[in-house]
Amino acid sequence: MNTKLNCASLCASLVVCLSLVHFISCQEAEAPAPVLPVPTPEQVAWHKMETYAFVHFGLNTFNDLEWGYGDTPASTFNPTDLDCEQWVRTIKAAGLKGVILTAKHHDGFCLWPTATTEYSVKNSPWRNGKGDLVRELSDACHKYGLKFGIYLSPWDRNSANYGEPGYVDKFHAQMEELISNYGPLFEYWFDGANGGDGYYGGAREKRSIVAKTYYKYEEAREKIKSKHPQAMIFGGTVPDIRWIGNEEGWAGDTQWSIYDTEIALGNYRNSAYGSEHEKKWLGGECDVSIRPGWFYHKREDHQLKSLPHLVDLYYRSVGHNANFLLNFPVALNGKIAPTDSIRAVEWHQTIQNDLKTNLLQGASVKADHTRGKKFAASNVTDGDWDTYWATEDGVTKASLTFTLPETTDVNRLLVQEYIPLGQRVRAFTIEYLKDGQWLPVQPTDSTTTVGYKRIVRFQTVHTRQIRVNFLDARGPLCINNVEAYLAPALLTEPQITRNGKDEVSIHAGDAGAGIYYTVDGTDPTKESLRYEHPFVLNQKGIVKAIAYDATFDKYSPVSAQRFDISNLSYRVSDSKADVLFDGNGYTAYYLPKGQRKLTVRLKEPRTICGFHYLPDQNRYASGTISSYKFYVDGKLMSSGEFSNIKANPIMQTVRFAPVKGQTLELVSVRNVDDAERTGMAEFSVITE
Ligand code: FUL
Repeated sequence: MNTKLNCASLCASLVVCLSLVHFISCQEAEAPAPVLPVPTPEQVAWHKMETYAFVHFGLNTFNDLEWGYGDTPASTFNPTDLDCEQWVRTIKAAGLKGVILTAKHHDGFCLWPTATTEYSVKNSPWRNGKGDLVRELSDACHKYGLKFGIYLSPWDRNSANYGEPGYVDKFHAQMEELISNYGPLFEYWFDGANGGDGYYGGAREKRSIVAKTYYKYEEAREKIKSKHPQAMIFGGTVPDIRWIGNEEGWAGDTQWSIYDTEIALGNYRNSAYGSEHEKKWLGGECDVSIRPGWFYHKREDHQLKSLPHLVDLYYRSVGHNANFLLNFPVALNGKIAPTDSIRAVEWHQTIQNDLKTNLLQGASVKADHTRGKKFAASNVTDGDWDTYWATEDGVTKASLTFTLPETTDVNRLLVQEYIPLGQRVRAFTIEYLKDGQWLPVQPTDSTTTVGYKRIVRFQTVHTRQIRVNFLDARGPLCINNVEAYLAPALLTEPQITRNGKDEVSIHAGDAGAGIYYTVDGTDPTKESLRYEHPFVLNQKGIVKAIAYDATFDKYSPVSAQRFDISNLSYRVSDSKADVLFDGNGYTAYYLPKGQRKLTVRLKEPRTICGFHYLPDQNRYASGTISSYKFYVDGKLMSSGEFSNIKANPIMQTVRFAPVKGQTLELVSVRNVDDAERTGMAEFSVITE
């Protein structure tokens, strides 16, 4: 036997073996192929911003309007103590990474001294006509290290030539000024509202345009991108991101960053959810105001969104793979109201506290599938966004099991996909080990998509082991981060409603909490009346309620609901219309075809000084009234528009000088989208 030869052949086969191993591991080391569509690096950077601010400020602020008609004099713009640095300090303290300013809203009033129109700050008393708000805010952002963005309304109710080509040149010239003179922009907002009616230089008429072609959005995009390649464009025909389809601040629990721009222009159906079957990467942006309106109204001072409400919105926006755009309606003095600043900062601190100690730090992690060493499961806890755990080609079902350093309480799980390679996960579950058995956690909402970030809230479990089972995906899994937390309990204020029989019900948002209430206007405590079952309130009054958790000795914020005359005071000829007085926004009444007037008779004459109208709250409702007339005993008491009701169909309140009467008529002059039939969910009067 030739040992030399044998040795040589052994060595040779060893070399072959080694290179085979090397070849296999090289093979394994290859990153999974992208699953289309994928985001651009600029889109990825935008996802990473997560939360930023909006500011609505302008002539509307001084005229108590949401949508100025375009005729309120520029001279009414007069903040006494405008301080953009105060805005920026608040926004920073609230953890928000940038701010978008309404440089021009639909009324056409420009917050910078534009050369394109006289309808601007230069014709206002503010800073003797020498002010430039866009400059002041962009400078403040620069000083404090905040990103800056612009909202420029395409619709302009002031401009005489709105609807003609000349206006589009003006609109582009305004944009040119804004993109040339105020430093880098992170976002550029083209609002989609085109209500039709306007002052239009005195014509006072309805003008319609075809948004898709009229504004020349493609050219606009080129111009913006040439100077601000990083800026995300919102709206128009070629956006980089998409409106989430509501102004309530939430995205669906299934939430694909994939959508279709064609649909995005006029039709936002399913925008809250996106669709894996579409073609474009368009991350969702959830815009919401900290108060009911976008602009400041003194009458909304008591309607600031509660802390639990805002925290919930964080989980339903950022926690649902979307960005959160929180609006501050700057007050008349030119500052963010102290109540709003405090609430926003509390909100940020609560979230920081919820997600303070990552329980997976120091945990060991195992996967039942791995693409190779480079894509090991440990990448999901290494704190490096660019390393990820990946499964082999064809493997779309796999689990990650975490063993924590010690047994502990857990109620939050944060998961992230490595989105530069596309959004993949369709469904997952979370389990925990209890007495040797894997049990499912009880999540607040369904665990389907993941995307850039998914935060799942679930009932607290006590465990040392957590397992995430990915059940289905559009390609091999690419998970770059998993974290777990124990968030302290935060009690939600109860919901108070009164039905058609005048029965008041109070519902707590959290299981296990007791409800206490008052009907004398005082704030309830745990010594107040305990709510057990509905009670009757058949007259004017205010109900206030709190939730109280004895285990943690914790209160929710107080919720308050004012009720006017008995719901049994209203008479309508069509009994189907009785749902208008049942305190339920989801039971709606539609006037018969061809009829535009709702007539309601009161049981007895009353002194009336206003009314409330709530549109149908169902998803995809139609027939919402956008312009109205209101009569009491045949006398016209009020007429006008319900501004922005299409995007934000909240309760509308109209007040007028008191008048005694019994027959009330609400006439729809125009319905949103010119819908044929007029719809309504709730109607009530305000009595003196
Ligand atoms: C809407 C506008 O009509 C509102 O007034 C507000 O600016 C909101 C952010 O967008 O479409």
